[in-house]
Amino acid sequence: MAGNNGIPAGWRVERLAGALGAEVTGLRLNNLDEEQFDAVRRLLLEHLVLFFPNQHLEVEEHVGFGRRFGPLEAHPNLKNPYTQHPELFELAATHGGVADEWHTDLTFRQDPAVLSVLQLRRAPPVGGDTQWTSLYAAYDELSEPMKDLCDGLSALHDALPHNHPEQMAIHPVVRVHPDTGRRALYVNEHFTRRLVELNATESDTLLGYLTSWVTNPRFTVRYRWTEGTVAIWDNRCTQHFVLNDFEGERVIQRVTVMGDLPQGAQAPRWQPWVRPGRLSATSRHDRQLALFLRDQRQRALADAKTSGG
Ligand SMILES: O=C(O)CCC(=O)C(=O)O
Ligand SMILES: [Fe+2]
Repeated sequence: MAGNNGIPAGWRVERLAGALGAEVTGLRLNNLDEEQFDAVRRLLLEHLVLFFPNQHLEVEEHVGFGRRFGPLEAHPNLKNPYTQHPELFELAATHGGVADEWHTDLTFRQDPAVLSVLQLRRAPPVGGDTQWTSLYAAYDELSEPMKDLCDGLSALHDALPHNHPEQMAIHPVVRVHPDTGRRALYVNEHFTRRLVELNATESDTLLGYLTSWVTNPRFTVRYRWTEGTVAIWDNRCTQHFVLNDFEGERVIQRVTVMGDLPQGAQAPRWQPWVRPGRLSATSRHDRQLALFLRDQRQRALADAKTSGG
């Protein structure tokens, strides 16, 4: 039974920082009824990242819980070191799996991750905390002229960090969260490569500024893990970063809820910028964007043909 504040009886919700993050205790994630599951969803929309200590979910319980949010997918590019399961993603520090660059999960896909459910399986004795940042706060605190500019831009994302620069997608720089209606600044240092409507040097400067702005400590929360803690975060309005300050092993397992389709605050206000005129040495700065746009045009033509249009 839920109390007046909509939080089920016996649950305790403790905020961890000003911008985002709450720890939730007094429940078992693997046996929530519908009403309790709805409460988790509401809390996630409110706090953007939730932590549930002492869950110690078995792999099948973890996957089963994740499926309640929507369709899951293993990682498109990375292999699990220890646990083979078609819907589970695993990172182990001793196998190079330390996500120590700010990112939102899988933004190089046309349909990035909606949310991620992670369980910390092995914690180092000290260090290895994870930070999250609120992309709502990052957007809200921009100046009005900067908001206005960003509202009208889009960005190219790619999977270069996974050695797959050909896996690309264009997303709005400012997106509107489908459930809350709030605007979020949707560029990250790991996967975002280019502001589409700006020239290459303008893009380098503004993208560098925006991706560092979102990491302002005021927008963040930092979590100190214990083994068996589960975290759920909303990829539509957050980024995260692992502190690579530990020795030894650290293992996480994650299930990833797929099917996000980022919607912009508005359509891009300008055409994509690809250097006009003849090819030259500097054309290389636009090559990736030009290739993406060419493929996109070809896909659109092929789609129009198959739909008889
Ligand atoms: O290891 C962590 O705390 C987070 C790793 C990560 O980036 C992810 O699972 O999406
Ligand atoms: Fe991640």
